[in-house]
Amino acid sequence: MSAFALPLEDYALLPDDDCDRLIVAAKQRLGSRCVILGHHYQRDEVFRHADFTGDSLKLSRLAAQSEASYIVFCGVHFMAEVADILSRPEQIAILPDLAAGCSMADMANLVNVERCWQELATVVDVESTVTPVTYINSAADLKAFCGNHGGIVCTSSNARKILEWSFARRRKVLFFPDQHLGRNTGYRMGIPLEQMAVWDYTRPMGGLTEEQIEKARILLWKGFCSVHQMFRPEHIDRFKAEYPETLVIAHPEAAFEVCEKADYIGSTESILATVKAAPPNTRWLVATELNLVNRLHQECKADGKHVHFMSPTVCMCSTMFRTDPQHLAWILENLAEGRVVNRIEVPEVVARPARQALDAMLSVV
Ligand code: CIZ
Ligand code: SF4
Repeated sequence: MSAFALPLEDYALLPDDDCDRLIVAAKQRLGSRCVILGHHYQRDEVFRHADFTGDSLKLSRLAAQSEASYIVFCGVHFMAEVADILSRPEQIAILPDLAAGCSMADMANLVNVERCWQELATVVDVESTVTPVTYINSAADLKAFCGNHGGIVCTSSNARKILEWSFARRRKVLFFPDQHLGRNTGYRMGIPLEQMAVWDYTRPMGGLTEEQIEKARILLWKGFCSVHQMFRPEHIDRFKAEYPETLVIAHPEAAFEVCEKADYIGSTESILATVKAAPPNTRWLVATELNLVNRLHQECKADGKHVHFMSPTVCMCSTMFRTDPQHLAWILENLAEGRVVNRIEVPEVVARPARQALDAMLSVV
């Protein structure tokens, strides 16, 4: 029986080493017809097979430029959607495990964002006053919502420029789904905390008064990342009590109090670039996903740099972790036989306005 006919369950029992060999062989057979994109938060056993690695911004650009027929996205669902939206119609985006979602992205959906928009419209003229900005960590229909309402997408690499773009057009921003990225970015642009109000999507009018809505320059959706919320300012204090020379770098999805204590704040790409460019023998405490931090530590230790994970408890992104060598082997062997599994396809009625919001972002940065 040819390997591609094996059901997924049979791959689940294969040891990683066997999957590794199957992945390498299938990749060879596929050649330039297939490109594998690997997000920084992927585990090593998957990451090592990626043709390109990066954050979602870099990878979405690469997806748009790719000539491959198959774009295999080792990341989470919204990233494969972006790859599908930005690639040519004949290209096929694939997510190795369909259950690889993002708990933060799931905190906003079209129903509660539309309700929010309608509720805001009872207080302000939304279309002329509020720019909807969605973090790339969101479903395609929310990107489409932004495209349909003069809004835009941002990532953690470009959030500041995107907010500047937004404020150049309208007085207020509705930022979803991550309150922390919105708050940390807004604050560093000079917007005081009192002018940022949290929109609690479980409550009528977001739990805000008309006065609070009128006063707010940024309405922050009450979403968060379960991985980045684990980092606490006490972790920094405790670590620095032992190693006072430590430099701290935090992802902007981390809480405001953590970012306040950090020497640097940056996206995954910026964390990697900053620590790699730092002088030898420096010590770093990093607030982002564990796989990235462990890899950075390995890469930097030859320079005598020490790279530590901020939290005392292990916090990997459990949804990124779902993509394992077994799923990758399964989809690649099928592709090598011409069989597409786990295609992510965004309907054109959603993809068109979502593309508009993504293109707006790509033209800004
Ligand atoms: O935008 C991304 O890829 C994410 C999820 C984080 C980051 O900072 O790169
Ligand atoms: Fe989503 Fe957080 Fe995982 Fe990033 S680390 S994919 S925001 S759950």
